[in-house]
Amino acid sequence: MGAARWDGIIAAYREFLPIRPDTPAVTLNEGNTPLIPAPAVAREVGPNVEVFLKFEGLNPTGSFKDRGMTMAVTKAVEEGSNAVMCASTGNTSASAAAYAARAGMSCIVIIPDGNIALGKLAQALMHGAKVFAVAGNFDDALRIVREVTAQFKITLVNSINPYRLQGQKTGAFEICDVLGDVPDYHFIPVGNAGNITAYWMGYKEYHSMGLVQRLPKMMGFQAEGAAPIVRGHVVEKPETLATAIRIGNPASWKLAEAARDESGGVIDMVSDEEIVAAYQFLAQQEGVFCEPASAASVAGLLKYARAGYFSKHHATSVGGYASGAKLRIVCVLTGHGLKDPKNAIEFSPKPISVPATVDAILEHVTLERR
Ligand code: AN7
Repeated sequence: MGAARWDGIIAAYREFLPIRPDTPAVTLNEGNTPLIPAPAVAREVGPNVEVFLKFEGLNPTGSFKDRGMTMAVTKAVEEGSNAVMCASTGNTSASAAAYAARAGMSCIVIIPDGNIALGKLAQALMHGAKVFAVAGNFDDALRIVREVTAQFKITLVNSINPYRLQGQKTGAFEICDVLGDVPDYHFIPVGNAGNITAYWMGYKEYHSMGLVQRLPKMMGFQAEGAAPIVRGHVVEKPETLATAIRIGNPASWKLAEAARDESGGVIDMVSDEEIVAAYQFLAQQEGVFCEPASAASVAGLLKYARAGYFSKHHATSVGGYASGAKLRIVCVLTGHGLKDPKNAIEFSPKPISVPATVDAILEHVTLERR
């Protein structure tokens, strides 16, 4: 069996998406990302546990945003728009800029000055978006974008555009298609809270169509310094090194709470130290390089596992642990590690500068002679 052709999420899941059968997709062949087994994480969680990483960093622009952006831009074209606009902590702007370029549309992005990862800035600029760095945070940027797009003919492509979540729900479809079932637990970082909402929509949709027989618990994690949903109030000055989720007033706040409550899951927070530990663990123990915000899902899993959450909450639940079946956990890794080279270098051992000789290398490593 060779490689199967993959034409993107609209081609794969058109019948589940609000799009006319004849509308051409603006696509970069996004989706179909691998569900990578994570045995080292599973060992940390406990016996009889399977952990999978849904590595969304392998999308065309390096994040899950491409699933939503193919839909938002396709619908914008269908509706006759010739320009798109978004506020972004980085990944949305990279994706919007790429799909706008693909569609021959213009693109305006508003980012918080000094608080987006270098790779994401490079992408937005390289794809030809008009980039504004505002003296404010993401929430300020989104306020401006809402106002401009309400008053002028330019399509808003943040996740308050409903087509974004429609596209993003296909991540849940892919997980179900590959596992033949839902996982027991779905761990996911939470920023503007669109993605947790979209995954929950996707799982519920497959369930209501009888394609899966149960639903997972949705386990969302915010960064401690940017955890409005956990704290129950807007955070005026969100702070975290995971700049992708440095958001104090999430647009899909209520929908994320509904996903949590309907699924019997949680929305909790992890510290920057816990995020960095998971970021390093994934790179060094699993060989998977995600960006810091993405590691919040695994940081949450490790935190809950160490607190005994699964032995307390899962032992008696149906169809899992107790019956001898393995507990299945999926963690979404939302963005690629290459997006944020500065944090990667900061949290890794530095290169050793040496003269260009064999002896200089051998001074620093012990190798067995042939
Ligand atoms: C890597 O790009 O909000 O909870 O403007 O880039 O759906 O917002 C990015 C968010 C997680 C949070 N992981 O997802 C933006 C933006 C990564 C991200 C999130 C983001 P949501």
